[in-house]
Amino acid sequence: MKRFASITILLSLVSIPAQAADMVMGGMHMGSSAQEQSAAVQAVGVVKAVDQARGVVTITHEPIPSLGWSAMTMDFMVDKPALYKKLMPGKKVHFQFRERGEDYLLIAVN
Ligand SMILES: [Cu+2]
Repeated sequence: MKRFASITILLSLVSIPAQAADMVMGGMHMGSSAQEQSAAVQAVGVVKAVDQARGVVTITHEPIPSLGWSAMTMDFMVDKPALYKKLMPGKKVHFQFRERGEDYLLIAVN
């Protein structure tokens, strides 16, 4: 457990620059590093709206400490049509996403 704790401290130190950049940008998701662009991120939230025509789902997600994000409502691009079966407005979902250019791509729903 001691080894795990020190790794956690190290990770939080590494993420400070990204969080500081987010604050400079007024809390928008603009301070991302190359690492954040490729890694899948796990999150929890409630589906607010589904727009299959645009390929977008709006989710109010809980805080995501690994990215320094607070809770917010935002749009995610839906990666695969099969995911819509798991995306009903009002439903609480555990999901994974990754950054793709200027968008956030929803890649899995549990
Ligand atoms: Cu967000």
